[in-house]
Amino acid sequence: MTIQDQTNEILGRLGVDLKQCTGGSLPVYSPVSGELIADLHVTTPDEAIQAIDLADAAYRQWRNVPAPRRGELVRILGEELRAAKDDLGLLVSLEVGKVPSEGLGEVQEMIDICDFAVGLSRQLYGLTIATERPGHRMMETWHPLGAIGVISAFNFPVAVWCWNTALALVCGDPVVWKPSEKAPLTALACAAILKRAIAKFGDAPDNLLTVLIGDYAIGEVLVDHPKIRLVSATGSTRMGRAVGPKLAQRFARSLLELGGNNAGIVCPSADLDMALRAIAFGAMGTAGQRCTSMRRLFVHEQVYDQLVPRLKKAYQSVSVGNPLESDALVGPLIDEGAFTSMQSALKAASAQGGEITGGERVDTAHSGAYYARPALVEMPAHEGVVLEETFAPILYVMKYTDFDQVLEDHNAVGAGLSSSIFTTDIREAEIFLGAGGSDCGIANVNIGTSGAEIGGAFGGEKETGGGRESGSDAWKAYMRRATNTINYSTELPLAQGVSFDL
Ligand code: UN1
Repeated sequence: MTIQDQTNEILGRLGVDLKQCTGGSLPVYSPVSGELIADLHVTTPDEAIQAIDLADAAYRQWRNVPAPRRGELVRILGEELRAAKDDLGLLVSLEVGKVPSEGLGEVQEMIDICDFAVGLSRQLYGLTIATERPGHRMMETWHPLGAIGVISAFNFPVAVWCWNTALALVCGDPVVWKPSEKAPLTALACAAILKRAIAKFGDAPDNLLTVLIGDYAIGEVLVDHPKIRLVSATGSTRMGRAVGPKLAQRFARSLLELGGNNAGIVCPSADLDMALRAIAFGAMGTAGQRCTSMRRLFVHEQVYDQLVPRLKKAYQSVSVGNPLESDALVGPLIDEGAFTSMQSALKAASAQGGEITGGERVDTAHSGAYYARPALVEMPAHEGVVLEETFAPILYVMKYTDFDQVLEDHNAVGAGLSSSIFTTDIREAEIFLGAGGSDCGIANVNIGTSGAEIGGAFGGEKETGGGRESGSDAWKAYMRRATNTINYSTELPLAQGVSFDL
């Protein structure tokens, strides 16, 4: 069976209308083989505007449905996802090249966030606040915000949509989704799964979800439309620089999850076996194509010669290959462009005196697919190309001597997403997690930078954009807060002791 046949079979089983997937102008290639697997019809700007108007109409109904009832829809979505897990996981592998356990892991993140959101639907708490006036009560309430836009990236094509959508739906907000043009098929599959959940739910308004197919131009319609109250966008810092100011200009909310240049620090007391495995998964897993992938590694001089040769061995021996036909741990890069930027970063690193292990193209039967051996690059200094995010499996390794200095270097990059320290020294660990330590949104001890659970708030600082999605109180971004003061007395005392007696 060709990859295209396999894709169509899964799409059909998941409930996608295959007519959407042929005869259009957006080609979709599987990175596994480079084969064309679909050509999709793209959404026109007029259709996008109409979809947003319809989402706003859905909002006007959905906001009046009690939140625990809205949670029931997300509970059913979770059940549908459990039933579809194998197919959707495999579709993720076909469309973006993830190895099977990572494709399935992504769907598991969707299931987990649904469970989280169902509980949340009964916990959209506001505070009751002491008032300074007698016979008064002050409280805050949380209300649905409006239709929201989701712009997602190819590397987590389904989980990030679900983080946003599960929360948005319990918060009372319909979603208009612009998936990456490199991963539109998984988006159509998610829409079909949600549609089934809505049918089982019974009385939801139409248009709780619309998928817009196309490139950045269709995303712009979403960003510019006044009825979209929040845009949650995942992608490059360059994309965030385009989207953020436009949203600010019209006072809409943005939730930006942009680049990462995530680092690990290995201290003298580290458990090196554990560090080795954590670094290997963080840096090579998902072929280095996670926002949270480890890209920089600082190793203390006392343990450098114990750890780095072992790491190099792992880089030389890790299995790279077709994730559907082998049990390779590293699958393909998303496309030729990713391979080209990997090679130019390696060239720049070498010009800076970097010593490269790996990084070469791995031949497979498919000339249109881009498999690369992950690269470990020992760098003489923390500068130049090391400070840039390259969305590919490159790990820059640097030796350090001084703990205070390594913290400075750790933070001396634009992005601030994820970070980790490997140490058994409680002082080092706590300093790293403290106010003067890692400046990232995610800071870990003795685990890698990637693979966060959904229960925590996910996102980062500085050029990562500042947004937080998924767990903790990230739901607050999807609702508007009202402070209510109620006077049940017979007087009208003014706050701050002001008198205004007519
Ligand atoms: C992303 O790469 O955009 O923490 C999301 C992780 C995953 C999510 C990554 N749970 O690596």
